[in-house]
Amino acid sequence: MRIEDRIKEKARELGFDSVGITAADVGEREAERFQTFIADGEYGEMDWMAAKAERRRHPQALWPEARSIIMLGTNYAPEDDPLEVLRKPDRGYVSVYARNRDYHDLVKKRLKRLARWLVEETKSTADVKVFVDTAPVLEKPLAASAGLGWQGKHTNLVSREFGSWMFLGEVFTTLELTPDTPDEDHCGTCRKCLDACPTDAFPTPYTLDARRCIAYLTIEHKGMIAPEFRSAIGNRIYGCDDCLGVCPWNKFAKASQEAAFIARSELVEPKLAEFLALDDAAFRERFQGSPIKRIGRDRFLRNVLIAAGNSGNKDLAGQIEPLIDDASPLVRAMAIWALSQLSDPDRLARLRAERIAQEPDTSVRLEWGRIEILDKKKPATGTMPMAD
Ligand code: B12
Ligand code: SF4
Ligand code: SF4
Repeated sequence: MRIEDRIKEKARELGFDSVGITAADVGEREAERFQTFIADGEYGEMDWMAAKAERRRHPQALWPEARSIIMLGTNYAPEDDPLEVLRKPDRGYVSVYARNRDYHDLVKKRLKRLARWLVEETKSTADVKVFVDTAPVLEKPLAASAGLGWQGKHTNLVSREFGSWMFLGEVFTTLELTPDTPDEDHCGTCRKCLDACPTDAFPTPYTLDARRCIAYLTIEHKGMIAPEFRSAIGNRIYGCDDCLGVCPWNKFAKASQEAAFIARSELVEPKLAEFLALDDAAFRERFQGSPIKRIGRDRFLRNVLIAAGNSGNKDLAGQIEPLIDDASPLVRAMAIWALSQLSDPDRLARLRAERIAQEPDTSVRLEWGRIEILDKKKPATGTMPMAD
């Protein structure tokens, strides 16, 4: 059996769902497209993308001895339609990838096993390095050129077998392996993902402006979320899957049987009310081993408060009110916004009058002020228009 076939057999034995081989080169066209994304600033605050751009464009700048890359896919398709939760405004939407363990741990363990096996199999003539979103590597274009699928109009890799639900990881090696044939683009005239995006994050098909993406805003972005996105975020409290979830190729996906990726029931449609009371210790305990832990309690609460503000559930106002005195300005600011959507206007005016003068943080004062400006615009109606 050829070494390429033995690698694929071993990868499947180790639990990978998809495997292909490509040269250690993303190609000039992809390198240029990536450069355009950087030049246009579409990476937002993810400065680490621009900082090591050269290595992303050229895998051999990351590791000069690399000759081939073995790309591995791991299916994480959910059992049921995950987007159902979006219709339940007093519940929070947690992205499918974050409903259980952090995928990096499981995928990396398997990659290491495959790499170790390859070294033994080649009697140490092969040198190897493994990555799963842990180094500056353009994983999607590499997976496409290794034949795992194609980059859909939502920019993620789509597979005919697993739809849009596949994690990627890779083994770089010094071995000269025969590359596989890239898959063709099977999007055709479909544009479901583009039309489904709540924040219009796709400037054109196949390109994403991360600054507008809810996955970016709720996970990567550290500061206040701009008013223009707050309503559109709806009840998405960690990530977003709208563009992935509507992809027609998902009908071929079989639900993942991987224990680490089968959703924890309490993260499928968690009650927003449960999260509003989380302090730092409770947050860390609750999200031990989960990708959600990475964003910390304050950013998580920021997201939950936006969802609470969008819920229309006035009963939540009582739980939100103490958060306007939270130690974190991020939490205080979003609590004010959430109350502005739910609270009784007279009560809110009183709270503002009590707090605005002593508020030390400019951005929090701005949130109070924003309500004030709107308040002044329509004093005669007796109701305070609270929306941004
Ligand atoms: C930065 C990043 C993000 C950013 C930016 C997303 C993005 N589209 O780049 C944010 C935070 C928004 C994000 C969100 C998500 N991410 Co992310 N992310 C990454 C990361 C770390 C780098 C991606 C990157 O290099 N982007 C830069 C852009 C320029 O690259 P690109 O999208 O491939 O851009 C190409 C196309 O635009 C193309 N292009 C341009 N014009 C044209 C025209 C045509 C005709 C064609 C064909 C192509 C084309 O050329 C560009 C360069 O190759 C990767 C891990 C990695 N190391 O690769 C994970 C990764 C892409 N993310 C992943 C996942 C799962 C997600 C989420 C689903 C998580 C969630 N639910 O919240 C969302 C999906 C949002 C979406 N629609 O992309 C998976 C995707 C797996 C897959 N099947 O593709 C990855 C690969 C992680 C992993 N190891 O599994 N992510
Ligand atoms: S993840 Fe959500 S916000 Fe981001 S591009 Fe897809 S649909 Fe739009
Ligand atoms: S939803 Fe349609 S356009 Fe988008 S990736 Fe899937 S097939 Fe392509």
